[in-house]
Amino acid sequence: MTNKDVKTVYKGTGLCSFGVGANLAEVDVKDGKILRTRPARYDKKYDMEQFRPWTIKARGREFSASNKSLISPFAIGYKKRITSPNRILYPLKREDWDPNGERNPQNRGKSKFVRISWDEATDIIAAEINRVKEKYGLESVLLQCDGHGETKVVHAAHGCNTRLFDVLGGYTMQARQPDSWEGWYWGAKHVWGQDPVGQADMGNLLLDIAENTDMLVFWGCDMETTPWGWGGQLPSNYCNWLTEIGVKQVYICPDVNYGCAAHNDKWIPVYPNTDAALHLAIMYTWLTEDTWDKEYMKTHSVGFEYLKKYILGEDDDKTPKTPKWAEPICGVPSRTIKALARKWAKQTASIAHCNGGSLVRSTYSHEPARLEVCLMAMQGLGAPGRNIVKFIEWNFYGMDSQQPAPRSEVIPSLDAAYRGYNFVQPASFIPKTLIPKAILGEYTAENPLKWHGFTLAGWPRWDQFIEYQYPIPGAQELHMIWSDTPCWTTCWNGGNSMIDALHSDKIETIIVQHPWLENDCLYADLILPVNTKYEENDIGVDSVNGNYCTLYYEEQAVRPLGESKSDWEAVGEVAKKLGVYDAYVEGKTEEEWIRFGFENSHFQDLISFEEFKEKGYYLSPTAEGWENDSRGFENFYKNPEENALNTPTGKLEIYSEELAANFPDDVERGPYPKFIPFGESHQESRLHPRSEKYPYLIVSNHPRWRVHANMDDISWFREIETCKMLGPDGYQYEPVWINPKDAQKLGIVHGDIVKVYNDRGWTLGGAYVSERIMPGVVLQDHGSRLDPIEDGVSDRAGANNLICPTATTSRNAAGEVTSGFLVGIEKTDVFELAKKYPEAFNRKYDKGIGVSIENRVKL
Ligand SMILES: Nc1nc2c(c(=O)[nH]1)N[C@H]1C(S)=C(S)[C@@H](COP(=O)(O)OP(=O)(O)OC[C@H]3O[C@@H](n4cnc5c(=O)[nH]c(N)nc54)[C@H](O)[C@@H]3O)O[C@H]1N2
Ligand SMILES: Nc1nc2c(c(=O)[nH]1)N[C@H]1C(S)=C(S)[C@@H](COP(=O)(O)OP(=O)(O)OC[C@H]3O[C@@H](n4cnc5c(=O)[nH]c(N)nc54)[C@H](O)[C@@H]3O)O[C@H]1N2
Ligand SMILES: [Mo]
Repeated sequence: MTNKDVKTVYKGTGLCSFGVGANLAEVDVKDGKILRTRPARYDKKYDMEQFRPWTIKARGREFSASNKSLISPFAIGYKKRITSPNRILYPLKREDWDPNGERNPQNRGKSKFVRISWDEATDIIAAEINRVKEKYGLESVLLQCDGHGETKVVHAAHGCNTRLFDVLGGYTMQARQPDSWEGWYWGAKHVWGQDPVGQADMGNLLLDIAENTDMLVFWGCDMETTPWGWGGQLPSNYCNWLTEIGVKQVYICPDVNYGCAAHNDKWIPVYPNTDAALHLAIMYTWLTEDTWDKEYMKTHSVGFEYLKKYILGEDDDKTPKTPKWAEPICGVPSRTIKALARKWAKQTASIAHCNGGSLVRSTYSHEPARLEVCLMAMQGLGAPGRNIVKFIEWNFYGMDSQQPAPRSEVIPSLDAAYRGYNFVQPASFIPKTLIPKAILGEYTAENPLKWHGFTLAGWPRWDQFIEYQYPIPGAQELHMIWSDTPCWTTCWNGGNSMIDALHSDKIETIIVQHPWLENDCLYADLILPVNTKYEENDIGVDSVNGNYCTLYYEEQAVRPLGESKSDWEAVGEVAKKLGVYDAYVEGKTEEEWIRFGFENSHFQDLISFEEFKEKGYYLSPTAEGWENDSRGFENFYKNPEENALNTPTGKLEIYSEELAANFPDDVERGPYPKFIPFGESHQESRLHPRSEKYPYLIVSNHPRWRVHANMDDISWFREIETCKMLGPDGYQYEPVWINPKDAQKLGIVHGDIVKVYNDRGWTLGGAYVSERIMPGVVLQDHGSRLDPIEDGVSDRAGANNLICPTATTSRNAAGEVTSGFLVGIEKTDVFELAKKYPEAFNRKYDKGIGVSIENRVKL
């Protein structure tokens, strides 16, 4: 850079929270403004040989680590998010919420906010905490503090409030779900015992696939979208290379997602959440054609006889799970099922996921997850070229078993300095999926709400058999909420029920701290303005990108906007008012925590702190001899006795005695997996009569142009038609993909505005008519920024989580259900709607940003 006024700082650009970031970027700053964000060129600062760049060699070709970071479009566009007009610049209070008088909970989401000072805001919060503590006890305060966020460490995005309440002596925590992998957690864990996350053993699989796999089956996986945040562009590059070396790529999904469009050799469309039927029909083919690994099943698994009888129709349901049986259920022609099964048996195949696809977040998702493990077992899971790989976090939190990429010698960690969320199980907690139910019901310690498990990703299998309750003995109901994660409505199950809960008069106080005025912020009583990581000094770590594990010093790029403070500082202001600031910060300043983080990072012996700070970052060398690391389930495959799995028998438990003993009457998650189209908890199936009213299954994928609720107001993305579609009223609607056959039937043409509805409410979208979606299915990404038409009923922005099922995965599995549910769809006239709902449709709206903050704040 020749221009002397331009300063370059380093920032990690992933969105993961818990301090784990991804993909280092160089940020150029001039005159207090961000000019641009670009990949970091490691070779500008270092001789790369010292980091032992890895090279995977297979079939006469090579694939190597990159000497620059491979950042995502989100990183490049993020400067727009930092300066978004939706930023909250000073503390806000709802104008008709008076903590000493009328609280008007019914007006949450309706009445406007007014500006107050930090002093006033923190006085009110401190007084409210003391009042609630006195009157009801600290367990009546719900801390919502999970979720992804900016990858901040000392200034942690989530859970600084738990640090404060740990000092105060109690609270009720909203326990984060294993959201990304519900099916693996509630299902597959019982089969293959993989703890803590429930996903596969996937060490060194980039090499294994390249050497040994003929066919890689992307089963509910978009290699060009969801790896962006963590692996950046590495997964994309790897797939291009697989094509070069002749590894065939088969995509099984209802839509031609972006990875499918770029890399597929074959697309097999399947109806959402009917994969279990497809699994069973493949297994049926293998069983009847005698092309499965009988010896492996004998030595490596227990209980296969139950599943076998079920598949062959020799048990109570008397239905052989033939390809013909599966065809009308899953929409895959039986000849395709047979062809796939035969190819699979003849060749070596692995399955690829990012986290498993929306099907692991649908109704009864434990069933397809368990069946997939059984399917892989029948062909010798762990044999060369036969594994299940996850292509998203390439060195997942440094867990040895979760690193498909060549292993790093040192995996950096900043756990010691992380100021958010404490990873302990508090006395009182409620699963995130059950929050509306908890608030809207009448529960006491004597007549409590009950469920199984702490429901936090990472908790062991046996925890799923423990029954917990809200309120805990001696505690009272919730009366106050403090959220640093205000996107429940647009990211969780049955968002409309959460809006009802936020109107409850039981909840006397709702505090939110957040950088942007959006989603649940609309229902707050008091809001604290938070800044972005570009406005802070911090230390960051990336142990997930697969290229080089990285530790970086994050220098402040720009000054905090308005009166915003970091989450850690904001909570600190409240701690001061409560007289517990020193205990809250544990006696250390920001700078001291940064240094403490470095000193405990595992990098402290590789480079001095001074040099680290001056250079901006340091990389971990690739481990010597990584090529010889075991691959996936290789060790278990070779010797199951010596390398027992973490199940009670040490084998693959196709039949789980534990599930049978703990939940003897559970027909929704029995001891062995089945295809369950509907049941007591859910009726979201084309096979259920409800589908006459709501005939389409909706796929609600992770958004291509957002990370969940994040970044919906980046104008650069909104210009892209798969991000937003311009309505005739100038509003940018969230696209809804519809197959041309269905569109014709419904009288819908590309660009029409459509209503997507079911008995839980409705939302709008722009019709994107395309053969990229199979008939009978519609697709709308999740996480669009809420713009309610009628609170708790309808929404203009396409926040389809509002109308997801409210019930959890199944009776005894408290997971989220957010995709693969029934909806109706029809063309609508926005000008007619505008007449009917003038308040919502007359809100000030800025193209490129969305609905404006001015509608909510009295300036
Ligand atoms: N329909 C549908 N829904 C789904 C899924 C699906 O497949 N389909 N997938 C599920 C999955 S896997 C996940 S992980 C969840 C994600 O759900 P969440 O993790 O709850 O959502 P995020 O948008 O990632 O982030 C949470 C909030 O943190 C805020 N935030 C970001 N940075 C900061 C910060 O520095 N400080 C503060 N205070 N706040 C910050 C964001 O703006 C956002 O409001 O969604 C789930 N929901
Ligand atoms: N751009 C972007 N990237 C992200 C995120 C984001 O919000 N935006 N979120 C991050 C997080 S927290 C997570 S957990 C991961 C999630 O990563 P994934 O679990 O892989 O993501 P999904 O988008 O839920 O699903 C991937 C693909 O599954 C297919 N699919 C959907 N339903 C079904 C089904 O019923 N059956 C089959 N066979 N296929 C189906 C669709 O083609 C979809 O593109 O992504 C991460 N990366
Ligand atoms: Mo996730």
